[in-house]
Amino acid sequence: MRNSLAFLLLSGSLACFTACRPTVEAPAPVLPVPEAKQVAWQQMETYAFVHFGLNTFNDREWGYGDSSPATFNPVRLDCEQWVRTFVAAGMKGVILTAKHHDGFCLWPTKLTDYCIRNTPYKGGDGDVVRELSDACRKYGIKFAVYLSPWDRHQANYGTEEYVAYFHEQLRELMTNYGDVFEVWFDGANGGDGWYGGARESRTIDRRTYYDYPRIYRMLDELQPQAVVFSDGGPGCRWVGNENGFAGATNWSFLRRGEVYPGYPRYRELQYGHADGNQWVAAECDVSIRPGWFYHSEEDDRVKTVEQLTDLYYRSVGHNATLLLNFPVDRNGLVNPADSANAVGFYKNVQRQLADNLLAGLNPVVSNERGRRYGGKALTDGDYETYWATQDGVAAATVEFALPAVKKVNRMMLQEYIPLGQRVKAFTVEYGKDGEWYPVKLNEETTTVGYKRLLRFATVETDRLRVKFTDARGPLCMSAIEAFYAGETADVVFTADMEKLKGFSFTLPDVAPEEAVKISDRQAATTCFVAGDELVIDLGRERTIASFHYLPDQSEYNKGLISAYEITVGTELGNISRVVKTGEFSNIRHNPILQSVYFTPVSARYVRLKAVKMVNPEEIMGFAEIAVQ
Ligand code: FUL
Repeated sequence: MRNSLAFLLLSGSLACFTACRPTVEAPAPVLPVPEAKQVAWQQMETYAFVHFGLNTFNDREWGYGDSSPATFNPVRLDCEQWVRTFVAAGMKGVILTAKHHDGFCLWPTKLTDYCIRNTPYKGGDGDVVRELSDACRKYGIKFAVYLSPWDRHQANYGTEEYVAYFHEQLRELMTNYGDVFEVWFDGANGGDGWYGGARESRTIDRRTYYDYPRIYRMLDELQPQAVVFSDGGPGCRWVGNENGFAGATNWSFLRRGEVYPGYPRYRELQYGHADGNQWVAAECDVSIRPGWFYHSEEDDRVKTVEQLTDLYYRSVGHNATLLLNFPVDRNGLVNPADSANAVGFYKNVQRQLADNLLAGLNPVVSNERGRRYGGKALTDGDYETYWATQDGVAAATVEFALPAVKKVNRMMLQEYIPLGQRVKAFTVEYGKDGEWYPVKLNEETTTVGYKRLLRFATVETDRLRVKFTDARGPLCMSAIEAFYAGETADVVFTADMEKLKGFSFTLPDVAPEEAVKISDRQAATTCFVAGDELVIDLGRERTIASFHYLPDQSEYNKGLISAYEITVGTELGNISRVVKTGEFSNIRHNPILQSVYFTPVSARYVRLKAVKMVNPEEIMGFAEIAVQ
């Protein structure tokens, strides 16, 4: 009896202990918040892109839609080789260009003959979408597809009939190949195309033509876990450049309904909209080579381990994902130069961020919501636990005492994004001789988001302090880590100048102080020329076979030429022999060095005519020109 009374009393007080203890509520979400699938997508961090198709065999970036399927003949194609390379390079998935702008389909679609069925590959029995999705399953990475809305092959492009065709293509891809983690809708629409032989320019209303609401309904039904990419989402957004970096300030939000495919103020996408009401995190797409498709002349221009590492810090480390493109070559393999650098890059990042100097430490925090949301959560290696401040407290300090003086030059911070992106400003300091000093950074410390990586000048210290000075609500931080990456050289991007060696020349129609910028071999200076023609005088007759044009490399890439005609002559008054006409494909979003090759010809004068400008109101801009 006594025992059972004691038991009753004890269990009663235990019940009270649990029930009467003030429960600490998790912070309320600060809107907008991501869907669970968007969080899982961002946690992939790096994944591969593959550009492969008829362009690979026709040395093009944007096929016109007229290349013969007979040219597609990758004799050693091996999707398992691709996937093994991606796994070794730390990639968590791959997105394949199932159909690029040229309209050629890498799967045996029932909807058009312009597809792999009519190629020599496996005698017409091949299916690259199947082979790659199978390889992904085998090696445990995720699979996804890029399907170009713009189609330069189809005769009915521009009509309602084409839209139905496009939707049915998507349905085939979404039903026959298992789960996809992302669906990639390209915003590019250059207008010109083969279009069943019409060879004309067609424009469509990019906001309405493709009937995206219907597409989203189809995807919700067939592939609910897939994140939809386009310039403005809704799943994830383009980052506004094809160079592979996001802004240091990078909000995962957009103002709903504002950004559409081909949105003219696309530079904003690097930073997001601070006042946005829709969660659309950024994806940084970039090719490991200058172009998206394979060109043998770029074999020696593969991004180096250092360049790729730099991009990692400015993409994943700027609250975005990194979508790294591999232009599969004509054999049907990831080229050895590309795989070596990609694997080297992954190892380099792992080495730089190997030893977290703050792991397991118990930092002193100036505010916490209760023990469950204490500072210890920052160092436990678990993303799901987080340090949170009390309601109304949007500024707080975290101070770490290291067991010994260490060299430090990297920091990693993570917010718990299921509850929103909050941090607006913070500083990082280190302690020395009883004082606090800011670390030396070359970018602003504003937003954090899912992940922020900081590179700073090496300090030797046993004290680190992060001061959060402004946020959109109470702080919810999952992790803070610090590392010593060794002494690494800062990477400076320079355009490849090799191609720009050539004959010396003058520009008879351009003022000398302006003309000098076109051949000073400095990508940073741009020569602007009014009108639509650039006349080049080689001084005497030369045998020439190529023309090279590096567009303006400044942030705004002014005066881009999208279609050209090159003529030559031996007299100034008669430069009329046409050696090549064409387009500088994709120059708007990827303004890399453009090289035009033609049958060798003897000439003293060369004239470049800008047949079409990207922005007709701008005058032509040339960072560099070379004639060889
Ligand atoms: C762009 C396309 O025009 C390029 O060819 C490439 O596919 C790139 C990823 O997207 O918009």
